[in-house]
Amino acid sequence: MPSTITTPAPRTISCSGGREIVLAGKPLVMGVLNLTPDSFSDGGLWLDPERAVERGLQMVGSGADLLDLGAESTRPGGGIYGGGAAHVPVEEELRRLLPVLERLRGEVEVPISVDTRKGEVASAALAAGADLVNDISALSDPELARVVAESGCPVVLMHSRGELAEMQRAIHFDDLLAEVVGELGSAVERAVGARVSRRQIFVDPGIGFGKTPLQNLLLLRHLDALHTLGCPVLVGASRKSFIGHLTGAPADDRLGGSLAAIGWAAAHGAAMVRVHDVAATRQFLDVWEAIDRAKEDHE
Ligand code: HH2
Repeated sequence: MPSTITTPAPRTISCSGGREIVLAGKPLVMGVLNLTPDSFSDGGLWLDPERAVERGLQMVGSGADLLDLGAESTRPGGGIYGGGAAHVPVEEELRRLLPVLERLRGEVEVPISVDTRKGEVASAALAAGADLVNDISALSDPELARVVAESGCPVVLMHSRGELAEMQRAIHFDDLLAEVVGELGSAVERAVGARVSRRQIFVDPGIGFGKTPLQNLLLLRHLDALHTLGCPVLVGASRKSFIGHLTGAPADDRLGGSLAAIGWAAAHGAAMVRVHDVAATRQFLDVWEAIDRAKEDHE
């Protein structure tokens, strides 16, 4: 029987600080650390820097390949989250982020990503030892594009449309896949035009950002279409509201649904999955990969 699994091409991506992101076979696990009072599934849990550092260490101990530190919630407005996340000024984002980033940098070797839309925040985070930038707005801040280009760090460009506060209102795609792939492709070209190296770019379909529950399912179902962009694909489906829509489960109780999405993403060539539940995801992917390998070994 032919394998139904898409495996991304092995590849090493260098971070500005000398660390490497090695893509080979199963997806890497990026552990989410939200240093916010209002994130959709864990807001307020890791606001205290001591607890946040502990949480980061715990995720690395559980097998996270990278950490993603975010100090501004980006839950979209206009749908189930009402008006969406509050705007966070640069000073506040840095006040939440830097003490935790600095402590973790001193204690873990895995690459640390900063989840921000702002050039000033990324610049300070990279200076404090962050290795890559994760931007849900795909470098809409020209200053962020400049910082990423100058540092040479890897960057995640995520698909979304419109302003966060209104994103879940009047969602319309004529051709979902073609438009998401096309708009992500334009984001890649804009980044390259701003002197970001193509080799440093990850793309992400933006599950939950300006999409209906069905559109989120379709984007996962047709994840392979993103490979035409030639960039490794990151998927952030963990605990997202489409799982709640399907199952009725609250945001902090969506592990089963998250693992289903992760399994699908893994089988369709995702290079990285962004998750809140690192230990369960690690176990899931280790067994998933062992099953795939056992088949090949036997053939
Ligand atoms: N999703 C969230 C935040 N950042 N980054 C990427 N690349 N892809 C995603 O799907 C993604 C992301 C939302 O999740 P979370 O950080 O848990 O929530 P909040 O934005 O409310 O802090």
